[in-house]
Amino acid sequence: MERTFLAIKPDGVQRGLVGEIIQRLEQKGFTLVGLKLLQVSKELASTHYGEHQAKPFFPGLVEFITSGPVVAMVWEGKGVIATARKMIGATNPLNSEPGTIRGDFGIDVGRNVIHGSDAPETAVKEISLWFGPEELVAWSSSLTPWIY
Ligand code: ABT
Ligand code: MG
Repeated sequence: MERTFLAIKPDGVQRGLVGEIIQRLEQKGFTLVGLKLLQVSKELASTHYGEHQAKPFFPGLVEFITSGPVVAMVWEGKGVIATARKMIGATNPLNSEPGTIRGDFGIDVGRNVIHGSDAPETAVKEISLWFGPEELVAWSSSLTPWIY
């Protein structure tokens, strides 16, 4: 079953959006298989955003991601990588459609509430960067077989 890595950024945690975001993904029908709150190190932030190392916004990005606790999550379900990105919305919240997480809760591209893996290869890489295998729980609720 497909898995993706999602992280509620320090702005989302500070603004009390953790419950709302988890609720949206649960109600969609995805399954939470990994969850932790952590203070991100500069090293983890730099590795996670390694592809942006040469960009002018990189130092500010690392500073932001390490500025307060982050809620790191792994979600599972059919098509979860692309669909979670759709539920998150465009990178710049001013362009995100209403109804998406960023469209409903964000304004600034540098404070865009939540991260989501952008492709299957990225998802695999990010899940193993943020979580050990022992932190992930494979389960399915036999009470909700109608979701799929
Ligand atoms: P992430 O889910 O955080 O990776 O965002 P997304 O994939 O939608 O967008 P990308 B391009 O990966 O942006 C990474 C972070 O860099 C910030 N950013 C991006 C800027 O601050 N200025 C910019 O001009 C661009 C293009 C937004 C993303 N995260 N934050 N915070
Ligand atoms: Mg990205």
